[in-house]
Amino acid sequence: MMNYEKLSKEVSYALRHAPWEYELEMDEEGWVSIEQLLNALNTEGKFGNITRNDLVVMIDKSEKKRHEINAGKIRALYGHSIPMHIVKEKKIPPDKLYHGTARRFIESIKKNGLLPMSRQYVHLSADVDIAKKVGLRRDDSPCILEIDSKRAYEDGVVFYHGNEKVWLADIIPMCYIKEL
Ligand code: HQG
Repeated sequence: MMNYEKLSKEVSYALRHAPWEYELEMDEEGWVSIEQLLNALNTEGKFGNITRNDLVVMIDKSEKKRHEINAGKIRALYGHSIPMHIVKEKKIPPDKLYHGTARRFIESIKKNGLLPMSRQYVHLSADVDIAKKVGLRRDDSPCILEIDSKRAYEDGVVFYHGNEKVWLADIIPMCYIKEL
């Protein structure tokens, strides 16, 4: 039985962080050819012989929408850290967005605002529940920040669409952030 979670982690690694390790040609929106990805994974052989359908099932089974397939190509929807800039679609945000983080980062966030750190964009959550889950990755009692995205947007902060639940931004200055 295919381990789809493990496959999803490796596909995320390839598409977000290291396409060159898999000899993938990536366009500016992060798309790569499914054929190239399958070739690389099947040469490596860790998952047996993977087909396009395995990637479809992998996306379907995941509780988060991390990847997207279209016209023979696949891309990660968020999370990129590669040097090449991935262009995301600008979008008007909902009035409020959330960010779950570790308590130990709060002092620095208060000083510098929310920064992308090792990724290309700041990642924001559509609701408190999701933000909490994101924060729990780094802290048993995470801190939830509420972003006044309506006011930030009106003031010129640009927001981008990741998926229905994940929003992206360049930098969120502290004046739009409230600790819940
Ligand atoms: C923190 C996962 C100090 C920020 C998740 C975060 C998400 C600062 C960490 C997605 C800071 C970066 C992204 C500042 C921000 N000083 N620390 N000024 N500004 N930070 O992993 O948002 O399961 O790059 O608070 O669920 O935690 O992989 O970002 O704690 O959706 O699909 O720097 O990745 O999704 O950490 O997570 P990350 P994130 P997947």
